[in-house]
Amino acid sequence: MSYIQLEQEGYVGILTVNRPKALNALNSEVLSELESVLDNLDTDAIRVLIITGAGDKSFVAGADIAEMSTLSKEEGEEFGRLGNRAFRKVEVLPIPVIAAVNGFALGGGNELAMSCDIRICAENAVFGQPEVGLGITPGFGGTQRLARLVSPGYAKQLVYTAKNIKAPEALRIGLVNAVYPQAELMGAAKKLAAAIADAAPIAVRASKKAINEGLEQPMDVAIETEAKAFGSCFESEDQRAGMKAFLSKEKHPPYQNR
Ligand code: DAK
Repeated sequence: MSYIQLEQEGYVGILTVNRPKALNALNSEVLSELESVLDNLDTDAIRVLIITGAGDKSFVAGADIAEMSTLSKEEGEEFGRLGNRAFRKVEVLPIPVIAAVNGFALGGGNELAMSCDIRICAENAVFGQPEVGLGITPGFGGTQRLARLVSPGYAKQLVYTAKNIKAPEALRIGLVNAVYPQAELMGAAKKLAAAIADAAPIAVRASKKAINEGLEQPMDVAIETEAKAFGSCFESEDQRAGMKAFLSKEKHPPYQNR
């Protein structure tokens, strides 16, 4: 892989978009590699994935404008499908994904971050959907996920004006959960990932699925989705071990993902 690096530290995977000369902009090679890494990710060995960008200036500065500039209608559709497929794979990955946003998260970069379960960022992070300024609409989920994550009114303001916002504003509107000095960002992401990896993986995965699916469902259906997720945990050894430890007033043993 030239543009996507994957490292593993214990149960935590760290995926780095590595094209720093173009501020990690997403061309079709980057997107294809991203899709391939996600397809082959061992989600038993890796319990939490962190996504970040190479360097200290940019998470992902968007889709590659140079590549997009010459696309035909058909090629544009194909490029859009590729990105949407890859981002959807991030969103429905069975394990939680944390975006550690270490700089520019513009256009496709903000859309990649929004496909993740949790976003934290560095103080120098900048978020935005600049597409209408380039004569296009957001195309990797920006018209959909942003309005679901922050208020529809604020999402519309960001999309219609193409104006960027800085980390404190992203925190205020709930686009990110926390802001850290740049040097502390990865440490904070790993700490958060470790806390998730310490919990029972089957329960964490079932929770992710229930939250994601439930958000798309009417409440009467969603609570049934939740009931099924809850029930599925009772087939796991980890549920028995976790509850036994609680009743014995002990810390739970390392969960086995069984
Ligand atoms: N694409 C290609 N190259 C980029 C890039 C990008 N998005 N962003 C930066 N680069 C490149 C620059 O061209 C420059 O390359 P060289 O000139 O050195 O060869 C290098 O990265 C460093 O950038 P700058 O010299 O510009 O660095 P500055 O610090 O001065 O400025 C910046 C940083 C992030 C403010 C600036 O680079 C910038 O404004 N970049 C573009 C940000 C942007 O507009 N992003 C949104 C892209 S549009 C769709 C599917 C997808 C999409 C839409 C529709 N459909 C299916 C419908 C997605 C659209 C987008 O993401």
